[in-house]
Amino acid sequence: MNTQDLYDGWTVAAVAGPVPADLLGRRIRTHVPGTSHTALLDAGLIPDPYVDRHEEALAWMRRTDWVYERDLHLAAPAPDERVDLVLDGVDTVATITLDDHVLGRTANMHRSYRFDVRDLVRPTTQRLRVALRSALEHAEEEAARLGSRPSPYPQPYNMVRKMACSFGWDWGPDLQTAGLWRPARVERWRVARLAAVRPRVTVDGEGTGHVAVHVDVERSGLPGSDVPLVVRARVAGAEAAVTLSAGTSTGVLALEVPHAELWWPVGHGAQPLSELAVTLVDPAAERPAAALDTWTRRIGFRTVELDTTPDDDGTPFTFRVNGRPIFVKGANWIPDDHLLTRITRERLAHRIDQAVDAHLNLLRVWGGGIYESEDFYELCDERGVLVWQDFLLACAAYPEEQPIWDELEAEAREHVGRLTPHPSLVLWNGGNENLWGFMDWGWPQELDGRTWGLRYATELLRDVVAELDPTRPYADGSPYSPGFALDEVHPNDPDHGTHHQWEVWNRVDWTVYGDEVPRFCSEFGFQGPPTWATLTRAVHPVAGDELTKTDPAFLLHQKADDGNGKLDRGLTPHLGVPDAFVDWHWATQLNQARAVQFAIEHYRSWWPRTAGSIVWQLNDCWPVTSWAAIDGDERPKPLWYALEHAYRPRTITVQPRDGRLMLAVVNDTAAIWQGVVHVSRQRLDGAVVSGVDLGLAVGAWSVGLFALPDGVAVPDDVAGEALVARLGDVTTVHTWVEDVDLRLDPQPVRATVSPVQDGFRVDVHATSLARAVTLLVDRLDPSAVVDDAVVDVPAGTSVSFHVRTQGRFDPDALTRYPVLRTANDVVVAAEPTPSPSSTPSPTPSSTPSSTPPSPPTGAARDLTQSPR
Ligand code: BMA
Repeated sequence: MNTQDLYDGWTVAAVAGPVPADLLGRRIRTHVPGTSHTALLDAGLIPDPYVDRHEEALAWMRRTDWVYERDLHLAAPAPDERVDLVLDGVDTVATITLDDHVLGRTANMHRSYRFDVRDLVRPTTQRLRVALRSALEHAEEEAARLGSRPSPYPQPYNMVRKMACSFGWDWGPDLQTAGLWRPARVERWRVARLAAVRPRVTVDGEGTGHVAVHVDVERSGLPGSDVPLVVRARVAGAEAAVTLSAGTSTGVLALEVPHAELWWPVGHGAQPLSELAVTLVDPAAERPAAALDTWTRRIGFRTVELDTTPDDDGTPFTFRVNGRPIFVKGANWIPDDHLLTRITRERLAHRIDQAVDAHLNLLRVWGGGIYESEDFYELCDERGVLVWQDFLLACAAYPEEQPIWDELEAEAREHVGRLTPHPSLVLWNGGNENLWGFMDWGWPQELDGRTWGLRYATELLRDVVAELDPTRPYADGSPYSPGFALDEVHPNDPDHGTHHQWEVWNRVDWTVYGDEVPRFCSEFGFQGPPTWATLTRAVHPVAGDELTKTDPAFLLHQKADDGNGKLDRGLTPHLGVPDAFVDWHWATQLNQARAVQFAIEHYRSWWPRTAGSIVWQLNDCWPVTSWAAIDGDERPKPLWYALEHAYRPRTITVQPRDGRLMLAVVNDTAAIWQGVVHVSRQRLDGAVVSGVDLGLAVGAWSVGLFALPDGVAVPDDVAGEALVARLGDVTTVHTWVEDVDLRLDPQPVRATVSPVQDGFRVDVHATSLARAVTLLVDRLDPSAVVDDAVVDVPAGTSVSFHVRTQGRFDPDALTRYPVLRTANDVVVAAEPTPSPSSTPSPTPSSTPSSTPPSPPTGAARDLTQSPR
């Protein structure tokens, strides 16, 4: 196998559509992987689409046709030599030609393509051309041909196999790239090549690892290729070989590894990986030792099961890895940059490290994005981060007609096969919110009998996983009630399988999270703006004014339907709505952090009935106000720190049960957790009203619930007291009313700063209960990082923050407004609230069967802008 990478030497040109005159037909030098937007950006021909309102100014690119071209100099093939052009990713609707021969047409960004060009090789310079049509116009034509299908956004993203969020989402820009988004190369090979290698890894009851290596070869079809071939495989000292007789092209090798060292999710054990090497040889060749082709990946030995056996509470959704039930501490993952070709391994590693540092053990690759790169899954393998992979269907009805059916099957086969080696991958999921959409978003009327994709979930994708990778569980969708037809049990029923909780955020206050006990919450979340440094890099106020939340540029970076309205209504019962933008920015970030932490603590307290919590969402794809914990410039928002607290292996929270307050002591570790927890009811100034010591012991991987005696659980003065529980270095603070209803001291801390080797230490001493103490360090130095945030500090106690920074600023600024913040300083004189858990809208929370949720997105918001 001889490979020539086609990175260099390309040009791209906008050839048709509403193209600005100075760009029409102009050839721009570029490289592959790349797309329209990155090429023009690199050449300085368009402004940064992530800044200000440039997204609108670039709307013309959505209806533009593009041509990628380059020369090829190909040596004449030997009589037995194949010459293939391989395109790992075409975005999206393309005609590919070599000189004037059409090699093929594509309409699926989620597949790779291989063209046999051997017979087309000429001794001259040849022209490789990829002509790309506007995917939007193609999708519109498909909608006209097949009949449109409901989707929550104006553009028919469900009519073409292109990343759904290419067309805009409630957290993403509508840019619609076109190009060659994965590597391109020429491969020259003889006799045969390894077309697919699918190791199925299992571990038996004796601890022996089994690897069934399923191999597909492609024979060249040229003289001498229909010969017996040998495939060899090697892993961890075990070896096997199989002969593929002439005329056959598939085989299975069985490897056995006694006493295989087990791969575990992070927090549960180590992540040993073993190299699996597969070689293809022609035993009759002159040098049979020389392989025709080789393939290596690192695999891990582990088992995975998904327990959905009905029980007294409904239908669980519990992952078991190596037999151990795992509480999933997860987050949803979206593409880490809307301009996909800029996502490097380093960027992914940073993001996944941030996930691990917040104690996450699972990422769900959401169905409106992409099948991620090898880098992503390798990094997850190395770090023990479980991966739940959606098939790429999201929030819409999808036609089951051709060519969509075959395209989806082809991409599913490719990626299910490709990802088999990765121990991190534990679930294939048939799509995001499509089953729910059919039930509740008015689709049946709109569809009027047309197909919507049910058979993808229940037949096609299920069958592909069963055929190619039966070692992995499959779910029809998320949310989904396993074992039930749609008309038997609602797919979003919290008692059965997975649940998405979007009543909170869309309609009701976040305290409503506590009103239901889902078996597995695979989406829930709350918005907050990006960090100040990210926001002010990307969004500038009009003509020197102060930035406001109604600035047009700010609003273009807030894609949610009534996003600011929901933020404000969400603030009202907790912190009030501050007037000054600087305070509103902090308050909304804090409220986001609090909302999600509240939900996670509630879900964890219900383990094992609730077996997982997957926050919407870990990351962003550009600078935007969104549900993300880490913003588009990779900075952690206060929510990230709240995740770090809420997902700690050991944590204590105060939870209601049957009208009483309990201590929920969560022990997600292998060792028993025992000790004496000191609980006190104290005034905000620290004076202890009542105290008690409780001896407790909580077994490994479990939760203990301990009733709090009335002396500490029942306040005399709800507005002036707090409960503080301490066990070793774990402290939790509970109040009976919201911050707006507490008599919080607006200046509850004294802070001092001292230099340390890589920055500063900031010591904060609370003279009165200080809530959510946070240093917004990016305000002083965009690259500064602080080790903790959103910390409740009881009166009379102290906390130290470590600030890593190279920035030059007055260190005392770290101890002052607007860098040092608390909830105390933001609580404004709001209208007194009727009750601490009052909801921002009158809609009561209810089960989905009685109150249908509306679409999750800004359905009515037309993001399309007219061309310039
Ligand atoms: C869920 C996700 C996304 C969306 C998010 C926030 O429905 O699947 O579609 O971005 O909610 O609205």
